[in-house]
Amino acid sequence: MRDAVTKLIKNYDITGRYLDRDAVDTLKAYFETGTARVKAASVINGDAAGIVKQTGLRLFEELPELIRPSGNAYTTRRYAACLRDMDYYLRYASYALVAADTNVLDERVLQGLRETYNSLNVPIGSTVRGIQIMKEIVKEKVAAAGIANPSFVDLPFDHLIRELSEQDV
Ligand SMILES: CCC1=C(C)/C(=C/C2=NC(=C\c3[nH]c(/C=C4\NC(=O)[C@H](C)[C@H]4CC)c(C)c3CCC(=O)O)/C(CCC(=O)O)=C2C)NC1=O
Repeated sequence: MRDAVTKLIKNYDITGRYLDRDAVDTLKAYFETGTARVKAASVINGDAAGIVKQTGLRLFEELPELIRPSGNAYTTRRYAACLRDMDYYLRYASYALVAADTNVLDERVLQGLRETYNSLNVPIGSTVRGIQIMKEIVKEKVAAAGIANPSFVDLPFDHLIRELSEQDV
C-alpha cells in the first residue's frame, strides 16, 4: 500500500536523486489539500451507512430490474451482498482520499474483482452506475460540509469506475 508521499520518495530513491522542484510542488499540493481530504474522509465516516443506503435506493430506483426475480441483487442475501460491496467501495475510497493515491484500491479492491463478478454474473455496468451515484452523493455531502472545490473527491471513484469498466482483452 502506498500514499502520495511514499510513492514520490520511492521514485526519487530509485534514481538516487534529491527532491527537486517537481517533487516539492507535488508535496506542496499534497499538504495543501491535506486538511480538505481528511475532512472529506470524516464526512464519509460520519455517515457511511446512510451513504450506502441512499446509493442503493437511487440505484434500484433507476434499475429496478436488479431486484426483480431475474436480477442479480434479488433475494435478501444478494441484495445484502450488493450493498456490502458498495460499502467496500466507499470505505476504500475514503482511504484513497486520505492517501491521495489509488494504489490501495488496486491492491485491496480491484484485484480479481472483474473475474469474480463475471463468474457470479454480477452486472459490471450496473455496479459502475452504483459507484457513480455514490460519488455524486459523497460530493454533495462534502460540498454541504463547506469544503471548497470538492472535485478531488472524484479521484478514487473515477479510478474504480475506469478499472471496472475496462474491457476484457
Ligand atoms: C474489499 C474488496 C472486496 C470486494 C470488492 C468484494 C466483492 C465481492 N462481491 C461478491 C458478490 C456479490 N456482489 C453483488 C453485487 C451486485 N449485484 C448487483 O446486481 C448490483 C449491480 C451489485 C451491487 C451494486 C452481489 C449480488 C453478489 C452476490 C452474488 C452471488 O453470490 O450470487 C463477491 C463474491 C463472494 C461474496 O458473495 O462475498 C465478492 C468477492 N469482496 C471483497 O472482499
